[in-house]
Amino acid sequence: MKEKILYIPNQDEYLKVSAINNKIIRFHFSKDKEWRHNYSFAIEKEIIPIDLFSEESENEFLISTSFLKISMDKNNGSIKIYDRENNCILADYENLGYKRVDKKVYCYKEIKGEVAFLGFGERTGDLNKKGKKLINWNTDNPHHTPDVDHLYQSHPFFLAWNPQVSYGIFFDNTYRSYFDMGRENENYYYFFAEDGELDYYFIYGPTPKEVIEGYTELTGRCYLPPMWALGYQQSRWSYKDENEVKKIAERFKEEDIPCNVIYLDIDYMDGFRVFTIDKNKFPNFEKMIEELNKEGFRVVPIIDPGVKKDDSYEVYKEGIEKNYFCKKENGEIFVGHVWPGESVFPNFVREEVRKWWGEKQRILVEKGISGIWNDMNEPSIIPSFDYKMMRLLFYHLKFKEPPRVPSFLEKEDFYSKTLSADVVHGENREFTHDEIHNVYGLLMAKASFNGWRDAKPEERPLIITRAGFSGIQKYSAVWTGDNKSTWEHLYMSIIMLQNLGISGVPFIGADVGGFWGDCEPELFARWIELGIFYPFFRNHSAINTKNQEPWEFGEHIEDIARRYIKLRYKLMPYLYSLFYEAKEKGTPILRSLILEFPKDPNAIKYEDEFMFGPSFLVAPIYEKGKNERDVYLPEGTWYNFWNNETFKGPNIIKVEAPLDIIPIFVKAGSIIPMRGEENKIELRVYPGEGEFLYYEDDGISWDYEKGIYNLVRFSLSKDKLNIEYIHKGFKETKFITSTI
Ligand code: MIG
Repeated sequence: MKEKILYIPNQDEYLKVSAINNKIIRFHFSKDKEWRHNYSFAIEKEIIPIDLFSEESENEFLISTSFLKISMDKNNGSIKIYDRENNCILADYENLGYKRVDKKVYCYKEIKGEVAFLGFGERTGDLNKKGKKLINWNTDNPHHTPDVDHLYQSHPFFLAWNPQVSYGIFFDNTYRSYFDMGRENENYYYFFAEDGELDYYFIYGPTPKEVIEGYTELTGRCYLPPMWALGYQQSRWSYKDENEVKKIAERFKEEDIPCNVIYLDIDYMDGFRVFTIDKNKFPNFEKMIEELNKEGFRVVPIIDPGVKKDDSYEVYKEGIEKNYFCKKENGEIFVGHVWPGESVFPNFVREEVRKWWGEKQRILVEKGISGIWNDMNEPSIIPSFDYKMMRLLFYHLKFKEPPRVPSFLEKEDFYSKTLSADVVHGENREFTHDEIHNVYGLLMAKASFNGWRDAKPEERPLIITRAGFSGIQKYSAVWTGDNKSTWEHLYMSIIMLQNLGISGVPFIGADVGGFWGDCEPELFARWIELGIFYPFFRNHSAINTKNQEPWEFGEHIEDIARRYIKLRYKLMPYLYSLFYEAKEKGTPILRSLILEFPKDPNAIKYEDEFMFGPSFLVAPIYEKGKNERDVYLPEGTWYNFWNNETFKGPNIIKVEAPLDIIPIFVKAGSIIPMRGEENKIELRVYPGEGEFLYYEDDGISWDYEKGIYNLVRFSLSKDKLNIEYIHKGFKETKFITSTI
């Protein structure tokens, strides 16, 4: 039997249960056995349910897989999930496993015992969201703080963890949705959506890594970024013209600071018209890029979804002719204010429109760029009154932060900053904006990615995006939008990136140095020290703020920055191998402690430290004037990365952290592949027991998809290092070993 259909008496509706594999169960509720929601924006691969074993007694249906047993009460529809040993992992709260109120669909689950809830995508505030309420509605909030919910991305997924067992829930519904994780009542949590169907997946661990593996089995995993995209990247809103861009590049060379990418923010365009170049500022755009490429710099320009309403502009004209822009219910094209003024928005739900947008990338690809930076795709618009005020004050009066949106607009008003509620999407206007809003950015990123694969099939691109939804990892890296050059925001990034990683998105980072406001030297040093552990490592800052390149803060700070950026490059073989793991299993690179130490009840308490892969424990400094901190070391032996001093965990130790030191500890048994001399790979061995999977390929092409790569297992036992090729499809590397 592939699926079981059950009648839910208290709702007079139906439930369809199926298993995607032995650990993932899908619960899909529907009126009249319609299962209208038989498509998914997040899960794109075809799902073939496995065979289920079922039994029936007078009062319940029982289905089971090799890992799980699910019982459903015939009288009230209540669901309970057990593991093989008959431990109840999850149960509906009372009979509220399914409730419909008008269009809204709800699901209530019991909270029993100690449990932490993590993930939920891009979230500020504490790592553990127990006791919190979370909203899923993609929002451009340039003023976000630790207590502000819903930002640019929506990932209606969470991981429930305790030292015994972890499971995940993915609520596959794109409408505005909510999670209340024991805030209303500590005995239950619930999630609901404004519309659509209750369609969710239970994902069994029992470890947190296995939950993430299961979740990304559904929603997909990242591709391997080109190696250069893992280097240091420099951005600014905006490097104003060709000369400035070239000067920045030259300066990196002069200062001996490695940098792989320079970004072009909105001012490179002709009047903010996407896919155009301002010829006055960039008279020799192609030549500039060619020269930069020769010097080892890649160029990545920004693209917004808003297309300027301008009858003399090709992209607009074409889109109008072909009927590619979003309309309102009344058939009029929706017009919103963004940087170019009045703008219209591609109807990205349509494959044809995505293809068109994809082909537009070719215009830039042919000019030599190496990737695309997708911004404003929540989609974000600025209410026209606000827009004028903002332009006036912020741009021309050189405000360091944009003026706040009037507070009456900030109160859970979901539409003033995006397309209006009467916008419809799709071929025949079959989708409301409510359903598409949260996936608009995902669809735009998908269009860029696919467009890129067609336009330049020989190279992997760097696609980055601000907005996204579950599954965004397949197409794009994610940066966390407009942060501030403050200590609070440096700290926030540590938490946000842990939760975003748990949500299946490995290629992530926050603007290093902070976006709004002026960065002070001490903060900059600390941020670079932390930033080398962001999978996506980019320094970016806003218009009208102090320059933020590494040499802007005096020699001492520059030395620190140089040293750390170089360390990032030294660790590249390790980092690249972690990306392979992310591609294969969805495992994040910047990892919460519970991922590596799932059985340690204390691991959840130390959210201000994280693992960088399986080997490094990083404990950043996030307060001004601090030069020491407490570090929790989980069980095992640890080496201080800087002086190899050893420590035994579990323990809390005090470590010194003068301005040029970020505390880093390496787990005993680690084998760290590092860039060595003459293209050799140096294996730094930290005595103990352990293993590491090393991955290498050409770092640039898609040839790895054809098996042209090496996968090598290093294992360390009784201080003996063993090197074993698991897959050999690429030229052999010379390893040199150094034991500390
Ligand atoms: O309304 O392109 O988050 O990184 O520099 C601001 C200008 C639009 C927001 C992005 C930011 C970028 C800025 N953009």
